[in-house]
Amino acid sequence: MDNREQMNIVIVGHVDHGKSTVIGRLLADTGSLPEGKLEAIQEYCRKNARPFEYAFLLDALKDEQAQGITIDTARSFFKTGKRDYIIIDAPGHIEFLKNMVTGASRAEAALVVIDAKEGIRENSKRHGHIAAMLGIRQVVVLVNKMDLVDFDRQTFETIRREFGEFLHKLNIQPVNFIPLSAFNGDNIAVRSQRTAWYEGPTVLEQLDSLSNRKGNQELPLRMPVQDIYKFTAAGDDRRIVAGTILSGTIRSGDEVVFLPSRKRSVIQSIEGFNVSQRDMAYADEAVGLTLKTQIYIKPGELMVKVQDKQPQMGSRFKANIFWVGKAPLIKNKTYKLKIGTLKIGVKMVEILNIIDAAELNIDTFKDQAEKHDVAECIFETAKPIAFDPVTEMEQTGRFVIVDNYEISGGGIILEQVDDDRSSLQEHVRQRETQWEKGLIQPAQRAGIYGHKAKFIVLTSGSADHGPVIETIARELEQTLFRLNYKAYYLGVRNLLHGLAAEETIKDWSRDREIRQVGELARILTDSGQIFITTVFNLEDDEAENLKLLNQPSEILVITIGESPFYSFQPDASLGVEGAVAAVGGLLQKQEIILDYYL
Ligand SMILES: Nc1nc2c(ncn2[C@@H]2O[C@H](COP(=O)(O)OP(=O)(O)O)[C@@H](O)[C@H]2O)c(=O)[nH]1
Ligand SMILES: [Mg+2]
Repeated sequence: MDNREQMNIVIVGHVDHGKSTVIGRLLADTGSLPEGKLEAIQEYCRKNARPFEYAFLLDALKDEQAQGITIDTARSFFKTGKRDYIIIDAPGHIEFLKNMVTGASRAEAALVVIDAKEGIRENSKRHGHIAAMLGIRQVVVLVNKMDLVDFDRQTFETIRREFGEFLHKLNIQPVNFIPLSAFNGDNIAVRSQRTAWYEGPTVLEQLDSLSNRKGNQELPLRMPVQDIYKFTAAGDDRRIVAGTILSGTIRSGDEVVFLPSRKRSVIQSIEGFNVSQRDMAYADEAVGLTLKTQIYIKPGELMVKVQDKQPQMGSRFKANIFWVGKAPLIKNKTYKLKIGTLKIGVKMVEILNIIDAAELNIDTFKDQAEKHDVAECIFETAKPIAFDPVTEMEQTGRFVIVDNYEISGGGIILEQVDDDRSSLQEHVRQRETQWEKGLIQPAQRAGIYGHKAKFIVLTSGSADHGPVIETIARELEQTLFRLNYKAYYLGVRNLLHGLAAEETIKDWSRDREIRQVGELARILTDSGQIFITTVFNLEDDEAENLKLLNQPSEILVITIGESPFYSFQPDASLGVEGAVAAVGGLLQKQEIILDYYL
């Protein structure tokens, strides 16, 4: 394999406007055809008294290639001095759209062919629309068959103005409009004398001047965490973070951050599978890493370098999807999103645009996506996730949607959208307006009980402290109880067999656990209690969700062991008793409890 640069482009346009002819001409004029092929087809046409067509040439090439292995018949290949091109011609085809949105293929630029004599047709617009939906930013418009309008500049300018305005509405700034006669080769590889008024580049010059995506290694580091392994060797308590580097490079000593947890560390060593340890690893390699500091991270997180361009983080994004599910994609139903190594609950909350791939009809009023629709939608994940817009980083800008254990859609992320209208906030707002109040005010309860209500969450950032936080929580409950306070400790597992018992175990997820604990906290703190629970390795957005769910009551998050997030952190060396005393002191200081003796 040589290392020539490769670029994918797509050609679209109304039928008979000249796509095949442009492709055939590009192949012929760049010397990319097999020796004698063109002449053979021309000779065949002459003998059979048929006018020669470049489409015949392409068909003949397809037949030839298809004798070997099955190939994607919509692709043609040509080379310039600068790079290799793959030109894809199948815009209306379901396969094409599917490949484009699921990542099987991706085009950096689109050529839109418009017949100068026929002018702009409905499909010219539809295809422009599709290019926009697929996130193709470089669009070149080829005004073809200029020979049929006597190379009239006015005809060209009218199309340029009208189609330019249309593309503008789609937020596409066309790179250029080129007048040509593909059949005769005007302005394909050679500048035409017949369009002396046109001063721009030929089609080939234009293609070579477009920007191509960067090679994987030149991009910022993105490595989704596949798994965490523990060394088993005696006395060795290091962990190995395993994953495949999607882009960028990594070397020992690099400072990295894991998203969405935002935990940071430094690469200690890079271990390969069945290869010896090394200092550097590159895109497309599967590696195991050890870190300088022990942090608790989970599979599904995205590792990036601190000094690299950071991905976006959020729970709402705009995306285009190609839907292949048997059941339609409907609003507000929970699906599973897979991005990188992460699997997370997702809802489609809004449809902005839908294109039916078979008919290419554009519909802006449908509120669900059927099989083979391409839809521009807003999605909301259960928790913030890290991603990149596909135009910047292909590797982390694609996802699939799973419905009922089957891949039902593939998509590309266009951009992050404000989370402000997050559905959890909306839920809490609704819940509070509907909340049925009793006759007793919180202050009345506090007066009788000798303390205010509080939701206390004990958490720990490292596995070593897991059992400790439960012990501290129980001791805290007992201490407060002995002082006649209304304190209650909930072991989270109790929910699984009680409130949540109706749900099957496999549906049980950490997000639901957080949700249910938060709802329960709202009720128990409303009853005036000090409600204590433990959540192992609570992340900052989970803490935010608990805080939100518990509103209008107050929350106190206590982390045992290291934590970058919370202000209160009893020294782990205090032991259980010391930690309980420290928490008690804090409750007193915050005037949650009014008097406190240990
Ligand atoms: N006069 C003229 N005819 C052309 C030109 N380009 C293509 N055609 C003809 O237009 C018809 C449709 O072209 P084709 O490339 O098959 O269109 P497609 O359907 O977009 O692939 C064919 O008969 C071509 O020979 C051109 O520049 N000038
Ligand atoms: Mg064709």
